[in-house]
Amino acid sequence: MIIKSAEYLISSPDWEKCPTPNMPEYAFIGRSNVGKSSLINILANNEKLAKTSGTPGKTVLINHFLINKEWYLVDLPGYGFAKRSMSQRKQWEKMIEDYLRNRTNLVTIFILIDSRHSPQKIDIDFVNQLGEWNVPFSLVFTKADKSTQAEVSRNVKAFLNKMRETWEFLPAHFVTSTVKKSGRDAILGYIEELNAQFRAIA
Ligand SMILES: Nc1nc2c(ncn2[C@@H]2O[C@H](COP(=O)(O)OP(=O)(O)OP(=O)(O)O)[C@@H](O)[C@H]2O)c(=O)[nH]1
Ligand SMILES: [Mg+2]
Repeated sequence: MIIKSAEYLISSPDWEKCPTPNMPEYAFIGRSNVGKSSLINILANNEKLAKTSGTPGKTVLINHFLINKEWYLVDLPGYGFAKRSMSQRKQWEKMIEDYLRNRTNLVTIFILIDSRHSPQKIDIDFVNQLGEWNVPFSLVFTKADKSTQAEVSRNVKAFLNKMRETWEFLPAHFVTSTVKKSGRDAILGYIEELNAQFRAIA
């Protein structure tokens, strides 16, 4: 897919204030600092689109971007940010759960996972939570440039094997590096296919 335009639309505190759900939507979620905003910028070909930061907890609202004037990309705040208070965490949980379960045009969620680590409980728990809610998702293993290819493959395999313990079918998965700009075409190609399906049933 060729990106012709990418524009920031709005940051919303809850799903009801999000833009009209008349176009296919793809949300990016994962642990704080895993690289959600950076990946969005690579996909959109605009380094300044979503705000990134070396300090976790940068993104706090539901951020909508309009791509090619035909689909939405959504940047969400990360989970597992230690410096949030209990009430902030509860607020995050409610905002995310309501958004994920009520947003009718949400085609798939991309769950980002740091490819440097073996399966982490917090990511597995989130994946299983989505299963309970019946929310479709795909996996993106990020920061692949930070370790060897063998290590990345080992961690990806271990994560998928962990999922096999409870899941009958495994989701689509991608490996990315925003430094090497790898994984971009695969994700955009996948979104393009899903966009066509969305149009066919709309
Ligand atoms: N080496 C490397 N660094 C990356 C990659 N992706 C992101 N980073 C770095 O990781 C840090 C966090 O990136 P963000 O994109 O802000 O992470 P985020 O998931 O949006 O974080 P929150 O909004 O705080 O939840 C930044 O310093 C990025 O430059 C990658 O593929 N490779
Ligand atoms: Mg962010």
